[in-house]
Amino acid sequence: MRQHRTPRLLGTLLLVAAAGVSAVGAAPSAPDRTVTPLSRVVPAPASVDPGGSPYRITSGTRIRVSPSEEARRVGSYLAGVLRPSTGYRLPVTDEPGGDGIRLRLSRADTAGLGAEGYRLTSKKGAVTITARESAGLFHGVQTLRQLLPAAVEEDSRQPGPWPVAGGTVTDTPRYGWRGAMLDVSRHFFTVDQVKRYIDQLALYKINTLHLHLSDDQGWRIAIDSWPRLAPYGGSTAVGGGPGGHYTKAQYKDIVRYAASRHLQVVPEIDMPGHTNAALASYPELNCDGVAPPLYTGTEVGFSSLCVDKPVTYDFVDDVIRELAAITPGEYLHIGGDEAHSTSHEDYVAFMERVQPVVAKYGKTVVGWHQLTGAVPAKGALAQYWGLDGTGAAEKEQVAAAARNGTGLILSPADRVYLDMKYTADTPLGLSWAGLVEVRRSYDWDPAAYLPGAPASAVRGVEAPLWSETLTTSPDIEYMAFPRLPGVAELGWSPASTHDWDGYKVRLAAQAPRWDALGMNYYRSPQVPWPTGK
Ligand code: TNX
Repeated sequence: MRQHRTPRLLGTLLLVAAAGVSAVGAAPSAPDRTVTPLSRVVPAPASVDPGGSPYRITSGTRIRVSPSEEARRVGSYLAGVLRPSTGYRLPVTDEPGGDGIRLRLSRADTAGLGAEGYRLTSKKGAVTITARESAGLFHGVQTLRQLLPAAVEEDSRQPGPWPVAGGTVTDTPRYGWRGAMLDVSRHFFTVDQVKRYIDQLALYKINTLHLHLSDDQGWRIAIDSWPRLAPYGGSTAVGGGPGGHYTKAQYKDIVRYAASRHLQVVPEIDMPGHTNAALASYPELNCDGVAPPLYTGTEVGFSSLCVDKPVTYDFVDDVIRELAAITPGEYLHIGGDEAHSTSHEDYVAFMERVQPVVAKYGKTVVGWHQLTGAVPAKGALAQYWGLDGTGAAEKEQVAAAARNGTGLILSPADRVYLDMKYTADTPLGLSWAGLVEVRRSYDWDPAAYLPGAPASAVRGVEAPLWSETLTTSPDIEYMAFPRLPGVAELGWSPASTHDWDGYKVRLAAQAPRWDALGMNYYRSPQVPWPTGK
């Protein structure tokens, strides 16, 4: 590959000689790669102060962690990223002092960093990431990865050098909820496929994985008190494939893995609509006592739990209790969208009975924004999935709830639905909300999006990925990349950094990383991808 060794070395020797310095014992030739500027990171950091000599990872580098087990865990994670490509040992040590990569948890000088912020300082001899909490260290490590050459993401040994530009990044998120939703119901994704996506989300400081665990086409989580739900209700998928489900142990494994990447898992059981898989599993859940067949199509809005039957609430209580017990996070999503087969009165009555069950098991309700057509529980969050062009009355219903204290998660479908086609030629995805190219998904402001909703009600953004047309990890990646990093940036970066022309250049610089990681992505003509690969 690199044929220019001799001439370049010669050039260096000549330069050194011309400078009147003895070449004997001189260091190897200077790096031929440009050092990534501190600001070329996605999401854009809150503040960047470049300057000073770069740091360089070498075979002697140590990862110094202090003071706790939590810092050590982040250090081990970082070592796991760096060792295969650098080929260095990179021991993780808590020996104090000394140069290297330093991960410091501190209460002293970190008040402004909050729970997820960090400060990264790079200079000759040391890169130091300081944070108040381990989530901040972890996010700082993601920034460090992006500052290193893209080859650092390869899984085999690569030639260095491994420089990090000099200066300081001080960074905190704009919003606390930076989510991605994966629909594992329309098509099932294995634990390993979910973990792969989690790793990709973590690159961009996403901190919430919303799992859409049930829908008409499949029930994907084992529930002991209703044992037919998973093996029968989960036995198929859109198009009639074999489906699948997570055992509780597998679900816990996903939750644990997500936590190791500082993501919380928000499980969703969609109700009272989107429930054919449950209705097919248990005849008694149907108003007429007759179980419908399993469903493998893509229509929506035809199923409903039987709002008048007491057994419905036994079912809901059992499912929420069991799911809450294996979910350490604060939130439980109860869906509530497209309940077209439930009357308005029934919908309101259902939500009035179900929301307290979520609270009883210690969780906070999240629902799709139709929940605001009922009375959202105190503290509940509503996830807005309308369009720019959604009618004023529907938007005002959501805005009024927000003025009343309901928090908002913004997932406008014609902006951040990752299952929308990019163009008419996109081979995967749907287009009911329109075609959503990369710029469109990035170029909006969450704080100003919903007329009449106070900016303070907005808790963050989330990019849903519905899986009617998706079956593999490359399918997931093609739809998520490159739009997902833009949503992550809307959630993380200060509004003052928002600028498509700058963003597209930073985004383009991610492509060699995705190539190194073996990820699929859509080469949007809107993005100035590097050429010559
Ligand atoms: C709407 S978004 C749905 C889903 C579909 C999706 C496809 C929402 C709350 N409901 O049932 O999968 O569109 O884009």
